[in-house]
Amino acid sequence: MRRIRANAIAILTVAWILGTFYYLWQDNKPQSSSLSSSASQTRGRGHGQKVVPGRQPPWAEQPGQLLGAFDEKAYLAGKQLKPGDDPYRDHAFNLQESDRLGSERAIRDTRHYRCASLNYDTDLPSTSIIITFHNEARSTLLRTIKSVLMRSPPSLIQEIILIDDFSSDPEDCQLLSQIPKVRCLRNARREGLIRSRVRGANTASASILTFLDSHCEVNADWLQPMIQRVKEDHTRVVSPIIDVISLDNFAYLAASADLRGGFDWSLHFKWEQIPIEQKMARSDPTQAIRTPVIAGGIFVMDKSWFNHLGQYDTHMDIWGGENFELSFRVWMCGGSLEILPCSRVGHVFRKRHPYDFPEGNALTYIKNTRRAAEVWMDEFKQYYYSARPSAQGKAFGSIADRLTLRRKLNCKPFRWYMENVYPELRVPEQEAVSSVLKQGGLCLETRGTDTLGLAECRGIGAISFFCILQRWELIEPLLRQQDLCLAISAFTAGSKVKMETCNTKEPRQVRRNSDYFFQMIISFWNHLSLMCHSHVESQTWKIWR
Ligand code: LR7
Ligand code: MN
Repeated sequence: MRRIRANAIAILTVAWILGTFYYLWQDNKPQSSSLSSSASQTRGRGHGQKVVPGRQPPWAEQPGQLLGAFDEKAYLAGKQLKPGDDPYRDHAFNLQESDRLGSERAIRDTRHYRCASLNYDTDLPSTSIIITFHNEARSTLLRTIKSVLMRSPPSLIQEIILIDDFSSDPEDCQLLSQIPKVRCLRNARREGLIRSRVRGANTASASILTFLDSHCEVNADWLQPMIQRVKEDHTRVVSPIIDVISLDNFAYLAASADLRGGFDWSLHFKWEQIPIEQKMARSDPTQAIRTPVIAGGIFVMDKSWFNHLGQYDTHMDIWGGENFELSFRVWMCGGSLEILPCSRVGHVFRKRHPYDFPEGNALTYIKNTRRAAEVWMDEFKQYYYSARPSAQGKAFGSIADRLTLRRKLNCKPFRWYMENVYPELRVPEQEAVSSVLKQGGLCLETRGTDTLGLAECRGIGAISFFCILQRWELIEPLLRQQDLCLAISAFTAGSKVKMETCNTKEPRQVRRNSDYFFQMIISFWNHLSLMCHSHVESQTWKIWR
């Protein structure tokens, strides 16, 4: 009897100690949890409830089965670094390290700990994952696919569509197609990532598209937050926080959660701090972050919205610029872009392109960004050209179709984007250009403060002549004389032209683009011609410095 009691006490004590350890470990979990094929990854539970550690989601219990008939060992052994080869040569990352890691590994759950207790709808729609690749390393590509299969609820993965963008070895595509849910399409010639993604999207059968680069590793619950946001509003285009996989040792490193996508006038993408006012207003670290542009490679978008908005500009080649074109288009045509802090995906960031550009790297980037600037940036494209003078005169093909698309979708002007989405992007200081507005031998002048007229030009040096001013300051987008600006009274032909207090937000004053400018001048002429048509030689105005 005594022995039984002593045993019972011993068992209870051990259970109590284990329970205490378990509780303490759980409490620490947000800082130290790790994730692997066999480690913790649970769907959100009720707020305040703890995530059960160590429990596998049912779909990850036998990772081997995820790959079906696919022979992973043979696939990886089929292409290996030879002794003495430079491990960075072919992929611009350390291939030896990637191969050594194997196709699955534990990575840290880098989310804010509050993310783990969020709930997502149980009836989220499924998605087609689209991965385009050109000569990707076998081990990185397989890790991308496997991490998707292991760390996503299977019901959300309709299929994984690989587009082999004419890699040198067609076998990779064939072999990977043996993995359940994986389909691989091979391009008959090199198309570049933009046309390849469109090909993938056109064959996708799910209602939601998810794009990934070919050297990623998705993290715990990466997919649910993104699909949830798109399900709630199909015009949202969402991306995860993109964690860093070291190109040297393949360590998985958490990226800052305070960044969004930005750019400078040369259309160079950069990560930047969220503006301070927005940061202060963020009480909930799991909230979506509005972003002016996305990095481009990893995002989720409703398929019909992708199609409605004109997919991609398929005249862009190989790499680059498509992320700006898509971002401007989404914002200006009625959608929004956001980064979701509760979704994390690792990506191997590289310092150079490991592949060739048939037309050269610089020319391709210029062609693609010029197309984005010409179609979407209106008068602001001048800053792109000042920042990238070499772009002037370079071929960029016809943009007629994209301009038609922009008109058809009734998209807002770039000025709206500047004012509402990216007011932090500073417009370069403008030097005032002082000139006369000349038509034939006559110059546009003001008499007194607001009477406008045409008169003989008084010579380029004449600044003022008895209160008659013929000098105009062209400070984009306004034509000024001190604080008064040239304005039309309405957007109808023949409406009067007058002077009024300058206001860059007043569209009647804005020399928005040459069309508006000519509209302004023509209506000016219509008005004046009643008085002095015999003197007016042409309708074309020239600005003379
Ligand atoms: O000709 C090509 N054909 C391809 O299929 C060239 C590339 N590709 C594939 C390639 O194998 C890879 O899977 O396209 C994908 C992207 O190419 P990367 O990895 O060389 O591009 P990146 O990571 O340097 O570039 C970022 O910007 C690109 C601009 O065109 C694309 O939008 C990439 O998808 C994008 N990557 C990301 O956003 C991941 C985060 C990096 C950042 C910032
Ligand atoms: Mn990449």
